[in-house]
Order: sequence, then structure tokens, then C-alpha cells
Amino acid sequence: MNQIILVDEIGYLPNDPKRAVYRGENETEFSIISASDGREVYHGVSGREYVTAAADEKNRILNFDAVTEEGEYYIKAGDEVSATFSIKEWVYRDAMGAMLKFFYLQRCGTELSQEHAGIYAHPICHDTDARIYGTDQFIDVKGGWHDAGDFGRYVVPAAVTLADLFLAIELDPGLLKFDFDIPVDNPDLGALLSEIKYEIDWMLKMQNPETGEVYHKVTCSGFCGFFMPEEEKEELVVSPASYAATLDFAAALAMAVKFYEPHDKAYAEILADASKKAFEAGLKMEAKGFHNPEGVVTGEYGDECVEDELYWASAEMYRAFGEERYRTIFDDMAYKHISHGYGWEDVYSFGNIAYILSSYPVDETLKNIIISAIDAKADSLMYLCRSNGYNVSFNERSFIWGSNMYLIQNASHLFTAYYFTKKEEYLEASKEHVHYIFGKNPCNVCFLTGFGSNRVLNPHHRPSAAKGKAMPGMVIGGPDSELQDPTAEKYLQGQPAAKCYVDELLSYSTNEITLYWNSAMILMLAQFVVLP
Ligand code: G3I
Ligand code: 9MR
Ligand code: ZN
Repeated sequence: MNQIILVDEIGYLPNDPKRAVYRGENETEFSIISASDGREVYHGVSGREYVTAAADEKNRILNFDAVTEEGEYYIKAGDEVSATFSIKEWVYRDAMGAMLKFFYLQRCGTELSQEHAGIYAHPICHDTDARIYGTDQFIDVKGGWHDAGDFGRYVVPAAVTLADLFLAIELDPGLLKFDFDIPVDNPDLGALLSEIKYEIDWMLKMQNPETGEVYHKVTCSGFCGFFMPEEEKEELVVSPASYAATLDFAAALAMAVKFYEPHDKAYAEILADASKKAFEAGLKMEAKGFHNPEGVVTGEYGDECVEDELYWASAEMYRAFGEERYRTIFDDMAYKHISHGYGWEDVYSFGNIAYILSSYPVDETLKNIIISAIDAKADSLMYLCRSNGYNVSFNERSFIWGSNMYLIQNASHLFTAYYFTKKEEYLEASKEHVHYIFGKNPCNVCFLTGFGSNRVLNPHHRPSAAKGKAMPGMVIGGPDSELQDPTAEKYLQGQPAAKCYVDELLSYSTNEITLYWNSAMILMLAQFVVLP
């Protein structure tokens, strides 16, 4: 799409800052038009010129903060018009609901009902026992959520997904009561905790009961064709345990205890025991990244830097259980090296947040050093936001596989910095990242399937491909200037970094979806308390 005026195609909250991007170098007048009756409700003049090198564009910002009345609108400048958008309270409620329902629709090891899954309903899938790699032993690892566009189930991204969701609930407890049209297995838990339990119950099966180590993933040996999950009949293989999976498992289940304890003490005890067992096992494992074993070519989630997994796990263990030895490990690591990251590779930020929010006593000097580091990182992100016409924390090197997730996580970092420093500019900048994902981006696309005017129609997602219709509520990976799949290479040669995206089924490096891209967006939105 090549519109000249770009907006958040879902919309804006009435009292929030409201900016659109004008893709032109000359100053322009513009009007905000009511979509219902064509009335001009606001007239303005564009702001200063920006050079957005990553998009090879010159931009101006159209500021319409003054428009606060609820309604449907579009922007007009000369002959150019924008997509229509809403201004209203709870404007992101439907998007939040669809993003949450996605986890149910990714369920493995069970049938999905027509009533709740519609065209994506299917019989039970992947319900056979899985071979432990290199052995004749088979174990039950049925359940959990498919990772992404493929049907693999991987512990590292699963743990990060849960971390996002648990933090989102802490920021917006309204999520606990939110009904997003799924069958709720455990009504007393509420829909979200009940659905998360489906993933946790699978993760518990991935722990070796003898050693406490956690198997890295369960997949077939390779990626299958584009059909529904129950049609994948190859043998399931449980790949060897990994250091990252074991410690990420410990961290995520330590986070889980406080949410389930008020409802089911016995279950919370199981989570606590599994978490502690995994942490102890992790301490005995060699600290190295996972690599696919011979003959298994599905997703690797290999991670050569695994310091952050222990950093995160020790902080969560301390926050959950308060034993001094967990804090000693974290303090020793943090005094040597503090960093940031909410992604499957870098989980430092989860550790920082756990330590700062711990109700058990922490080293106050270290806590303040961490907060200062968060503030400094936020300041560097602000420098990037000011350097382009989209006011988002990117430059030409930002567009890697899953770039939307990294931008969303920068927004979460900015919000975290705002939370601890109360610097308003961090909050405003964080919100611009929401608008970027929902349409105010150089690709002129709403990167949430089923929403906006400029929609993603061909996500790299097997059920969507099998049914010929994009499943709604999935956050798209976004531009990747490394051109890491043949389709990207075919269509994107010569494109500026920020425009290296193509809405093609086979472009898995730009057009896939994952659990943890959705959970990252849910965490970011929850920061703005988008639910009544
Ligand atoms: O970290 C480096 C960075 O330092 C460097 O500047 C940049 C550019 O070269 O590359 C970065 O590494 C990238 C890495 O992700 C971390 O972001 C690699 O290029 C990139 O290939 C790697 O992509 C991962 C991809 O699997 C391939 O391994 C994605 O993050 C990850 O989301 C994706 O996960 C897949 C699963 O394997 C299978 N299921 C679908 C899922 C989503 O596509
Ligand atoms: O569908 C797979 C997607 O989930 C992965 O992210 C991607 C990279 O690991 O691989 C995709 O599978 C492709 C495989 O790598 C190469 N043959 C075509 C497969 C479908 O696009
Ligand atoms: Zn399945």
C-alpha cells in the first residue's frame, strides 16, 4: 500500500496524543474529517520535516491531539486521504481479545470446537507419544500451544510468552476477568489463567522427572506442508534438554506460583517444586546454547549467550521463594553486568523487573543501579525516536527477523522506564510504537491480522493457509532487511530496510506469527490498561 497519510488504523484513545505521518517533504495543511457525515472537525498544518533514512522517506507529522470527541475519522490533505480510524475509550479492546484468543486457537493435543474456533476448528492433533531423541523411549508430551506458523512446541519461547502474560496481568488485572470467547476449562481461574494453565500443563510434561532438566522442544523432524495440524502424522521427537529451556522453565513457573496459589494450593505447590527442581538442574548443566540434533531441522531457538537465562531465573526464584541463595546469584551477576531484553534470546529485562518488584529485601544500591540502567537505555531509545518521522525507536539496523517484536519490546522498555522514573516523554514514545504496529509504519500495513484497512492477508501460518483466510489476532513479524527466505529475496531486493516486508505466505522471515510476538503486544497494550 502506498498511502501518503499513515495512521493507527485501529485508532486512538480520546485524551491521548494523536499523530499521523505525512509522507512528503513539503509543508501541508490537513483536515480531520468525520467519516459519518464528511464534516471537517479539525484543520491543521503539518509540523517540521524529518528524514527517515530507514524508509528512504522525508516525513512530516500531522498533530491532531485536539480532536477528542469519540467517532470514526479519516485525514485529508489535498487529494490524499488516510485509512479510517476510531477515537474512543477502550479502542484496543477488540484487538486485545483477538490477540488473547489466538492462544486457544494455537492449542495442540485437543480438538478445537466449531463454536469457538469457527473455520479453524479441527480434531485432536499430535496426540501420539513422542520419542526421546536417540532412544526407544516414548513419553506423553501432549498439549500446549503450537509455537507459530509451524506446529512445533518449544519451551524457550513458551516461557517468554508466559512471562509477558504474567507481567501484563500485574499491570492490568482487568485481564483476569476479561472474556475473549474461549471455552474456559477452569472457570474459577478466569479465561486467561485457565488458558495459560493449558500451556503450563504441557511444559510440566517436558521436564525430565529424574534429572529436573527440561527438554528443549517437541516437533516432528522437519517442517510439514500447509495443512491443518491433525494432518501432520510424522513421528514426534523430543529434542535433548537444554540449559536455556531448563532455566527459562524455572523462571516462568516461579512467576506462575503467585497467580495459581489463591485458587489451587496443590497446583501451586507442583509449580513451585518443578521450578526449584529445574533451577537446581540448571545449575549443574553446562551453560551452553542449544543446537538441533542430527536429523532434526525444525526451529532451533539456539542462543549462544545464556548468561541472561540464569540472570532471569535467579531473580524470579528470589521474588517467588525469597531464599538468600537465589539473590546471591543474581547480585553477583548484576554487579558484573546489567543488560536488557524481553525476547526469546535476551531475557535480562524480566530479571530486572523481578528484582525491582521483589517483596523480599533486595540490595537497594543494586536496585537503584538497575533503575538507572533502565533509564539510560530508555534515553538511548528516545534518541532513535527523535531521529525519524515515525517517532519510533528504529534505525536502518533495526529490521531483523521479528523486528516488530523488538520494537514492541522497546516500547515496553520505555513504559518500564516511565513506570520507575515518571518521565512522561517515555510514556508518549511508548504509545507511538502501538500506532506503528497498527498502521503508522512505512509498510502502510496494520500488522495485526483481521484489523485495520490495510490488512495482512497471507500470513505464514499453516491453519490460515489451509483455510485460505488469515486467522485474526496475530501479530506479524514485520520487516527483515536480511532477506532471510527465498520469497523475501525475490520481492524485496533494493527495498529500504523499514520496507523489507512482503505479504506472501512463504515469506516466513517477514510474514510469520508467533506466540511471543502476540504476548509482547499484549504486555505493551496492558501497560495502557485497555480494558474497562
Ligand atoms: O542477534 C542477531 C543480531 O546481532 C544481528 O545484528 C542480526 C542481523 O544479522 O541477526 C540477529 O540474529 C537473528 C536472530 O533471529 C535473533 O533475532 C537471526 O538473524 C535470525 O535468523 C533469527 O531468526 C529467528 C528464526 O526463528 C530463525 O532462527 C527468529 O528470531 C525466531 O523468531 C524464529 O523462530 C521461528 C522458529 O524457529 C520456528 N517457529 C516459527 C518461529 C518464527 O519464525
Ligand atoms: O514454516 C517454517 C517456519 O515456521 C520457520 O520459521 C522457518 C524457518 O525456520 O521455516 C519454515 O519452514 C520452511 C523451511 O524452513 C524451508 N522449506 C519451506 C518451509 C515452509 O516455508
Ligand atoms: Zn498439534
